[in-house]
Amino acid sequence: MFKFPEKMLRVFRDERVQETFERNGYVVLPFYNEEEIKELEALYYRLHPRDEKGFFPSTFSKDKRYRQEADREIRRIGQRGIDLHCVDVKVVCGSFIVKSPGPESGMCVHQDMSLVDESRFTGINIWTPLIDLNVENGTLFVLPGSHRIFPTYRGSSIPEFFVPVMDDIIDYLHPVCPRAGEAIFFDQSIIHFSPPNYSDRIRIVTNIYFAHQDTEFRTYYWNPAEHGNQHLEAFAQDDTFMTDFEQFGHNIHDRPRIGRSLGLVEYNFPTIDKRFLEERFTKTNARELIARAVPPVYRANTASGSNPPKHTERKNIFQRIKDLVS
Ligand SMILES: O=C(O)CCC(=O)C(=O)O
Repeated sequence: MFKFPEKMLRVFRDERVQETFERNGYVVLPFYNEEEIKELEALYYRLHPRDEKGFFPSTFSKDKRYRQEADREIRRIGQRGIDLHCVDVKVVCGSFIVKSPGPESGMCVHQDMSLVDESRFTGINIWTPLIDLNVENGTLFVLPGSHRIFPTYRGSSIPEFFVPVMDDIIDYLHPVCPRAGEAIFFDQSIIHFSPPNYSDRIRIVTNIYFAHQDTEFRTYYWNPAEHGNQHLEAFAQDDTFMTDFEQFGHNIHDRPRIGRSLGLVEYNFPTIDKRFLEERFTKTNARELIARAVPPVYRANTASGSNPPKHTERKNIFQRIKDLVS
């Protein structure tokens, strides 16, 4: 297994910001000004004459021209904020992540898929809402420090180490409530989730993905029948991977159809239990906060109102690895 680097390659201008980010796995910073927010709203409504339903990231769209235009424009408008806070970075993808009002717009607890070799580099999201966010309209919850629990390879085909505590982990997550134009810069390996948007207004967020300028991009894929329970397949990807990848939201569990195979790498498929969580983290009142945000109209028919959205497929993957080991 790989080890995390002792020190991250510097990407923030301000040393204290860099330290906070490395310790907690995220940091909140001012990012867009008012004009930029207006320009992004106009861009969103030009590209989306009608809203889609539920949770919809532009990277999931089947329309490549749309993905490319959103990418180009969001990166252009975000450049001032990036120059303000960052040094020596490579910015590779801009996207919209939108939640329509309604209970289907939640995102389950997860870590983002690996996109870099994390023994050397760190992939970072600049996640910035265009409206003030709160628990009711679907803000982000994070588990501070969870980016350093284990070195991991992540992707939809790979079980996450916290699957055995999926029903408990919500109780340890912290809501982060940025104002319009404020960004949560987060390490893509931090554990996070966002509840549904229960307000009556659409929640538009832009996400800009970057890493240190020397970064080469990597993705990982696990096929238990072929790779067994100690290996995964690694792929080298181009800088345009996130915008070019057609499998997000569709056949994401399949072997990647783009990229160059680098062969197998070792992986020990770590897991944690409830005791690990209790000993390492402090409980928050996340579940109660989410329950309180569910409007009465959804309460009657939403038994899961206070629970995080579940990703049953993750449980299936975990079962597959258990079967293989036993
Ligand atoms: O936009 C959201 O609500 C969640 C985004 C998220 O989880 C992600 O980008 O990985």
